[in-house]
Amino acid sequence: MPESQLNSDVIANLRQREMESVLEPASLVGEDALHLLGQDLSTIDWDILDAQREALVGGPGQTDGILSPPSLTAESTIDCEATRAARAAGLEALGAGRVALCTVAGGQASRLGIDGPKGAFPLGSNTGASLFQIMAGQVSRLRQITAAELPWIIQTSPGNHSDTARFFQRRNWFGLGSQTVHFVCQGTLPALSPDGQFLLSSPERLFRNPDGHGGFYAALANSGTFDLLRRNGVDLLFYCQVDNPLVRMGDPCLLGHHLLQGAQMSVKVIAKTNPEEKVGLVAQVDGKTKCIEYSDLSPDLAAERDGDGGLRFRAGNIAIHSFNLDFAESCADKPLELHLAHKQVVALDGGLDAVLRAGVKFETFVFDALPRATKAVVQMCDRSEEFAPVKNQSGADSILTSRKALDLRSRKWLDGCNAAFNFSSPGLAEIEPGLCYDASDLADSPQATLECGCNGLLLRRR
Ligand code: UD2
Repeated sequence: MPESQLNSDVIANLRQREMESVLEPASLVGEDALHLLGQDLSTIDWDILDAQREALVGGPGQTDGILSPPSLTAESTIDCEATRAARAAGLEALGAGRVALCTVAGGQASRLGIDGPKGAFPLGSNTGASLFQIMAGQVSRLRQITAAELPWIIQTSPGNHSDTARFFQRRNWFGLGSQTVHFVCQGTLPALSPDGQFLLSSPERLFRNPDGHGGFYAALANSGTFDLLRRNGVDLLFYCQVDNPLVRMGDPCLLGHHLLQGAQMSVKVIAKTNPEEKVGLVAQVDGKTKCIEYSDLSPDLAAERDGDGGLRFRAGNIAIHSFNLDFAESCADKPLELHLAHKQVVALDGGLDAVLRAGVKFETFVFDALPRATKAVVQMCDRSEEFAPVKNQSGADSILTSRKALDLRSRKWLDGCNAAFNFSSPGLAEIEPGLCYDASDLADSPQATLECGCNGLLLRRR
């Protein structure tokens, strides 16, 4: 085998783990293939690979330790003194330029039936506004309210990075300014065979997949984004997922509770009503705040009821967080727990033929950093105001359920303001992205006009 194409470290690492078989297909093709594969192998973090192989023999995810419901130390659903104080503190931090807004958008929209970045999906029922545009409208309005630049960090994956950047460029970054929108590509992890060998997507390339939204920490560290933000006076991060068009970007209430309670990391939750809902569960485990992914939750635990008949464990993780920048950076240095997914993948069969075969993909979850926080704020929020993810073409968390949630919220916001809008007409109501930040902001934007959109009613700027 012409191993002269490979550097000695790669060969030593492969031999030490009896993984040399990964070289065989490239050896059949020729030296160029071997050289390219050698380059790919030279980027492997062998400590993480060893952790992946150890995880293969470990049991499925389980909830060790004594569980108890989390202490919900932050309200946002009632207008009380604590909420008002938190909102004021959050607005002060936003106005002082201390906050960066982060959105993880590395996933593809394949479950929604379109190719390309999930953020490009046209969710707006009358405007056809993409998920990215809806969020850009929030960013734009919050910048106006706080008179702060509020950089927007968007995590992409290798599969959608260039498409995402091009999507924004072609839309002039939705008027946000190209210098204030940063695309940060997350890392990947090699998939393995069930017996712990590398899989190949071609003779010269390992089979890799994005390393999960937990790759967020390393992505910002490796791209120098933490340093850039710190140089610009940022010490607080707001984090959300691109698939939730109801997200309140940069929510001052969450940021304020986080600051006033001296937290390192915080999480927003909604009250679960259905034990099977596909959201992680936030709980106290041996005194630490933790999120247990729905796939790791025993059905009995998920269905446990308390005295008033509600679910005992009902704090559903909606993947909206705030972090101290230093804490988020520290999470990049210490690898997160690996989560495995056993899948049928198309990979080489040991020779040159690509076949459907058993594979194991690995990813990390952003919320596994929660137990590392000395203080974590858990904020209960109103589902109808802040959470209706679009994940599927139909059924739960679908395009329609998300559009209907936006419709209901739009009508509620309008009912609540003194604007003389007759919103009784049928069809799905929509408020044009960027017109207002939330219900109270809408009341102050009388310059809006109501018209009949293609699917219902549309409130837009005059
Ligand atoms: C996630 C949470 C779940 C709940 C739910 C709320 C996990 C494992 N579970 O479920 O607890 O909070 O969301 O909607 O996260 N992404 C990346 N890079 C990746 C993988 C995902 O950027 O490598 C992004 C993706 O673009 C999407 C988000 O993370 O915006 C959620 O990812 P998912 O669809 O894998 O998580 P899901 O919906 O199973």
